[in-house]
Amino acid sequence: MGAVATEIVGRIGLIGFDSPPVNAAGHALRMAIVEAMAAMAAEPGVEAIGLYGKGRAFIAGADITEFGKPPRDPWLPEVCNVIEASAKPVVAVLHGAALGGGLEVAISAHARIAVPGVAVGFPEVTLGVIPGAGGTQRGPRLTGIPKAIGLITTGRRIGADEALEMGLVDRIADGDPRELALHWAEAALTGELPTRRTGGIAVTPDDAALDAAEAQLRETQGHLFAPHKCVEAIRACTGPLPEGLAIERAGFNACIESPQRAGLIHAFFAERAVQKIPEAGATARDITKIGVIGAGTMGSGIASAFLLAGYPVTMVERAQDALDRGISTVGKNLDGAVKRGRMAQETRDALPLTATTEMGDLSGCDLVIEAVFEDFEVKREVLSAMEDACPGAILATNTSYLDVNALAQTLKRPEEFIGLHFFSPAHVMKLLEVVVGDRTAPEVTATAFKLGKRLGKIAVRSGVCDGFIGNRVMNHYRKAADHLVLDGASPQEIDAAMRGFGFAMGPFEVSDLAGLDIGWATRKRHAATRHPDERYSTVADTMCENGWLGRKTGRGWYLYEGGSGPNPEVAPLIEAERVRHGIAPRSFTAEEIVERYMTAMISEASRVVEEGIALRPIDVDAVFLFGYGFPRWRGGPMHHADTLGAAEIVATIERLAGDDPQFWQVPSILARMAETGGTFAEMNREE
Ligand code: T1G
Repeated sequence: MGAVATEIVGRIGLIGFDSPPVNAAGHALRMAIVEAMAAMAAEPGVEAIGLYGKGRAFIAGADITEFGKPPRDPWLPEVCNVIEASAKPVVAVLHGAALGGGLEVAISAHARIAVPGVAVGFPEVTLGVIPGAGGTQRGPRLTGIPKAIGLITTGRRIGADEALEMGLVDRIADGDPRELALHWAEAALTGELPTRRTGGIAVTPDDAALDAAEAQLRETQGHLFAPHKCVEAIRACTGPLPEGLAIERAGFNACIESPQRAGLIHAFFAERAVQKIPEAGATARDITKIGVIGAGTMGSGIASAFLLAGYPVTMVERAQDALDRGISTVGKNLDGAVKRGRMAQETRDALPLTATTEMGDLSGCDLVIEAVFEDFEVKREVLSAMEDACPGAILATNTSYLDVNALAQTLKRPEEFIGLHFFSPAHVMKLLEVVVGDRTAPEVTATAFKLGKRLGKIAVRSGVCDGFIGNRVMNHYRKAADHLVLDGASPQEIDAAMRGFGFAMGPFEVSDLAGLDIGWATRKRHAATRHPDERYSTVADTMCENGWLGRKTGRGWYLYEGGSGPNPEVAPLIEAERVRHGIAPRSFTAEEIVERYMTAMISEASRVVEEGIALRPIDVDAVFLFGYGFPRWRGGPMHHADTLGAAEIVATIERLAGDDPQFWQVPSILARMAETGGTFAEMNREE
């Protein structure tokens, strides 16, 4: 039967799921389970059945690569119904992961054993769907409606202890899943392990909990589709199981049709696709000790990230007072981790941080990263000192835009040099741009990706250009926002429009948070090469000259001290700038704002793909999903572009070029796609 291993031991029939890598419940596995259950039912010597997973998981869930394709019998609900209807007791042993459809298979069995370390939950809603194989009907029968709502509408993953406390599993036992399946199926026969059909358990109605959940979701997730369908399906669980299952299936199918499902599934795969790099075959080095040069915001954030991942860190800063500030920042970061329950206090207190003003104390480090002032000469000097202090170590730079190839040329060991672009706060943000220089050795790149995984980051490979992937694209669409202000939109209207699109914050709110001086430095750096025809607004420069740098100075585009809302002193600057440009301002709808903003983002992102700075379109999606707050259910700028179609995007660019031909130019990759009907999704599939 291929996808399962069956055997009969004494009076026990064992069915081991064997569909690597994670026993996703694809068609082959579903068919094999139904056939194996029929065989065990027909076997007179079999009196009880044990289900378990081979490899690293029980069942990871439905096979999400099948979503959107015509379903093939037997569907997962049918598999669950076959298991639950078994005349012989069925015991499931959950290890590794019993998620989504995996948990639904488990709760259709008559009893469950959890192996410590198992991840249990209904993550469907994070993929834009709802449990579609009985989770919304059998789940509440085991946990009660309130706890089922909490699990299903959040997709939260829980461990064995909480699953036992909730009633999702009946025992916790450590050991080999196959051995446990044999033991506990036997226990079901001796009565040591009580068994029951989940579908037969009555549920205590709780309309108050359901109504409260509905109200809360309307408030907090009105823009999403699936969470509300979860509550709708759970509401049916107090009725007959077959009717509830039918209502659940209808809700699931509605979600499958939603574009949000496509976006969320794309985001799921984006997280994994970016790990597929040309250097994957190279041997990554073992890194045991980290050096961080610079104890400022980035340096202390990076030191915190490595400490939280269990690495000993030596943090170097020239001046003692700056080093003391860095130590204090690291302490605060680690305290935050304890507060968030990410780390025990005693672990935090024992974290191996060495703080020093001596470069010589870096000896023994096998990777050293610099996070000093963003100036080429300063970095060149520090990198040279690092190279001398740590012969044999990988040398990394946290620069956010400097030319990694040019820095490499100043080193004796350029092949050991790489860019590790963290995003602030470095110990929190998931994205890590790994900037690979022309001379970076493959194993150094492979090591960087292995480190990224250890840090819990989403590492994305970037080539060398100004701003790498994220900041390069951001600099372009930020100009579109500035042009919109010149033409008549207010910063507040633009922020509101982009929040309406799904961003947590609009571009001007983001600038205030990050600090307007960052953009100012970029614009000054680009001034010498700025195209003479580029429309340029001096409003933000004037604001910086006035010291209005955003939150950290109490005011920027908005007020943060002594008031709130728009900074009233900005509007006159905008008016004056419009006059200087001879512009008669006009109003813009939210749709027009989103169209310009997203078209600019997609245009520059297309160039980044075409130039090979990003390996694939999905890598750009990952950068924006995990580093720039792009709404996850839209899948990222390139996935969003596919929903618009290249032809429409090219037509928009050509229309906007009428007013500003310098800024609005059609990238050749988009022109080609418009002609051929090509999509970025196809490019992602090209090997
Ligand atoms: N379907 C298809 N492929 C999957 C998969 C899945 N459910 N889960 C993982 N993979 C692939 C993944 O893309 C990667 O492929 C490889 O397996 C290893 O994954 C009806 C509708 C289980 C915790 O959301 O959380 O059930 O990159 O690198 O770090 O109600 O995989 O090697 O080519 O993540 O050890 C609900 C998703 C589905 C769980 C293991 N289930 N998976 O983590 O390995 S919807 C989920 C995970 C559903 C039902 C509904 C994790 C893991 P490749 P990996 P890992």
